[in-house]
Amino acid sequence: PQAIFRKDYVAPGYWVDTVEMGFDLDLDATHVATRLTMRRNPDSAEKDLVLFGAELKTLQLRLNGVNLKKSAYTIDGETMRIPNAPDEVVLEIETLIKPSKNTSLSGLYASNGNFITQCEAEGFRKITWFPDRPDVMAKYTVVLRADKKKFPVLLGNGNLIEQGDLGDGRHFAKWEDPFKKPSYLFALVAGSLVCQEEKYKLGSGREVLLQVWVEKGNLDKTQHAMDSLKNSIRWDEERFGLELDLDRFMIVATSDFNMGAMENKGLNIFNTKYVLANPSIATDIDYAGIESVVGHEYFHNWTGNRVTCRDWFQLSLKEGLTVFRDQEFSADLVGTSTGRAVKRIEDVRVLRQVQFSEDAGPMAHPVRPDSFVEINNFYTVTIYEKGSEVVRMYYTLLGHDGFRKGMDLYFARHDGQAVECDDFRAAMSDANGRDLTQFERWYSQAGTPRVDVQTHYDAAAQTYEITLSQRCPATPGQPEKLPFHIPVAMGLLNSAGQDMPLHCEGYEAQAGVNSLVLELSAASQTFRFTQVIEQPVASLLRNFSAPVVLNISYSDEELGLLLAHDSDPFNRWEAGQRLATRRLVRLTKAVQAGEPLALDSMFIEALRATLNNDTLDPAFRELVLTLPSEAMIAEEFEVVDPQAIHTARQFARAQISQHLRADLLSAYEQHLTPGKFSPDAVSMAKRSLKNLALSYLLEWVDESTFELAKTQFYDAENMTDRLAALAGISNFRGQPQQQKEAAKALQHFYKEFKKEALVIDKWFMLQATAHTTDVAKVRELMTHKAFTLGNPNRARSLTFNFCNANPAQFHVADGSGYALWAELVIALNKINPQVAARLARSLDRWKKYPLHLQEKMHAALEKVAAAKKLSKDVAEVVTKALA
Ligand code: B3K
Ligand code: ZN
Repeated sequence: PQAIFRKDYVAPGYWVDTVEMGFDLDLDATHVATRLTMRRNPDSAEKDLVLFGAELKTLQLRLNGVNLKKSAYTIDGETMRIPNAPDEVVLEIETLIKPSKNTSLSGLYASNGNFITQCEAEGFRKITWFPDRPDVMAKYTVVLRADKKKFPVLLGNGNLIEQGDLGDGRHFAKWEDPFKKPSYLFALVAGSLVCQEEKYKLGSGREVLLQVWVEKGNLDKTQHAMDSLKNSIRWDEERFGLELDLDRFMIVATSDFNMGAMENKGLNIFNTKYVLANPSIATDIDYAGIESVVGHEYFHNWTGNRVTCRDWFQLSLKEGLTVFRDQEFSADLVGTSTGRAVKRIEDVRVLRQVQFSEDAGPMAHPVRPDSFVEINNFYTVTIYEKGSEVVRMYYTLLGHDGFRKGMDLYFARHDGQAVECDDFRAAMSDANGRDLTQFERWYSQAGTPRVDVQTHYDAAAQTYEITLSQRCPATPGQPEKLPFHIPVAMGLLNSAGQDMPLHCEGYEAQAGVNSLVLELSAASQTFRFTQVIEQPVASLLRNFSAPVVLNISYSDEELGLLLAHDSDPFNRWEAGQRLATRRLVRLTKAVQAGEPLALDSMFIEALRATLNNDTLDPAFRELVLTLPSEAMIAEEFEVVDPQAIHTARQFARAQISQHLRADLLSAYEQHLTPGKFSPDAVSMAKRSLKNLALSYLLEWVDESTFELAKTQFYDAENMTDRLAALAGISNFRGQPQQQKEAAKALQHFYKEFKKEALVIDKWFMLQATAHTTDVAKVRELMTHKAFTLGNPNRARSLTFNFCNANPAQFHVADGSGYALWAELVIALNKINPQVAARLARSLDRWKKYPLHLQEKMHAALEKVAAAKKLSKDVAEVVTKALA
């Protein structure tokens, strides 16, 4: 497949001023009439009128009222070129499309008999011929016509300006979007849907209509999404002074969706997973996910829609910024400083586990990529999560007010435009009078920088020196890297664990401020502190101030001090993780060498002290008590041994269970949340610690805790408690009697929730990730009547979770996991290339495994690469893996 390069960008030959569309909606054959008014772009090197189309039946093409002759244009792949067109053009196009046959879920497709669209990144070209690129922004007017009984609801972008009957059982709705937008933000929805709606008063006093549309039977699950939307609207006004610019804002939920949600102008379309919630079907994690995704899509209205991307290489301009905004939204909603830290830790965990891994593999790419084959493969954790870290670094460097000034300037300069990442950086720089030239490397260089730390204390001179040296590993196409501009937030702890006053040469000392942001911009730099009256312990990279790996050698005692006392909660947690990782690596090596396993009391006692520390937020304690995941431990090794890691981690969990038995039991009892379920931060924190305690208790086989879990499962009044208990029960290594009970509980759960698709997804997920679920069991579950590869949520629940989140079973020595993976990727490739390409990524890191596994992974990759009719999506992923 052919790659596209950022350096080849050419402005469009023609602009589009207005788009008028008429849809005759029919599931099997939808007729689309489009009228474009276009004018030549005198500043472009492109002289032809260029349009894109895919999988279209073209019925009519008229240019300025005259039918276009076959000889008047050329078509090559998805590209149509019309040479010698006049400067002013009215183009009339008629196309025929088949929504019911569209299983790719891109373009116009059917979901449970309703019409749904997904146009980002390049789905609009599956509806009509169009200059389908984000820098072509136009005003849209759309008329939808359909059978009134089957499709009573007709929704489009912007405002509803007319509706009525057409006779013969059909009706229409006319929608006008007052703002110009790129085609990827186009949307329509038609079908049988119901909505929760509310009038809402903006800060300015203007009243807007908010709607959450769902399929019948789901109206009892929309309140949380509605609340999240209102919170989002208020937050963007308060924090960034950004107001909703439409009179109406709609959210539609569909169960067939390739990703989480989509920010179409005024008509956001969501995966049901990020809309539907009530206590009996949704967990606390689901509630939090809904809040952040509703926020994310809403915030795109300014960062993405009003100011959009010049080309898809700039994707992180909108995604990194909008993730940063949704992270801040969730953190601000909790409000407390430990609440903020909990959110930060959760976000960093994902970044490290998934993005650092991506950055170390064959798909590593800069936040602003230089090339791609299929843009849909670049909606990655690098673009999103690392992109957000890059935005957060401006925030750390410029401060709260400086960042806001930069945002204000960005909108003042670029509202209504399609711009580049460099424009955002320029706004931040100009608004603050700061030179951010070197900062550009965060956009252009891939890979996770390593920062090595050396310290030296001179007791006689009372000086303390910290030398920071940076390096960044090679990534595909980028053998050498230049130094990054890295903000390192830090403090110094005395032997009692208190922050010491900071006097750093070159930095202004501020009374009462015991945290400082050092700026590392050279390959190596020494920072010198004076008036340091005792040997300090350095707390570096506070709040994870940069997306780097910090190599610093701490003793266990120093880590213990940081864990117990650091004023920065992130680094407190981090110290605990360092203590744990050190031990888990040692245990893994012992498993491999067949040596006896042991866990030392220093570590156990540090965990006990944290668990029992009532002054700490339970959610924070839960994070400290959670051991690094098997994937995180794997990153510590040159060659990964998944089974040894699993055995080591399970051993540590059992030891914690045994030694902290009484403490865990009392934590369990102290954090019950009787009464009405509420998804507020305090109750959620209690549930998370209580359920962590339960899962630990179940690691040490005894009957009473099994009974405790069973009671929690059958008596639970909310899904959080029910699912946690079921997970514990089904991973319990007990007697045959208890295994029977576990099977019964799973069966009971299925029966009770078989009508709730999102809960059945959890049922599959739970089994996919159970320790005892092997390849054969997955194959058996794939034959279950509720399983299908055709629905992305369902496909992900079982197969993605097994391949990505059950490493000890997936990487079984006979290679049967990889054979299953290859079959699945090939089967999905025929149905839905985007979903297939996601699963294809599961073997990205194949070179990190022992040779006998590498051979089998290589064979599986070759098998996929050789499959017939391989999509660009999958081809790009496996080609890069094999390179
Ligand atoms: N912008 C969409 C993602 C579109 C993915 C296209 N393959 C959702 C979001 O980031 O908000
Ligand atoms: Zn987004």
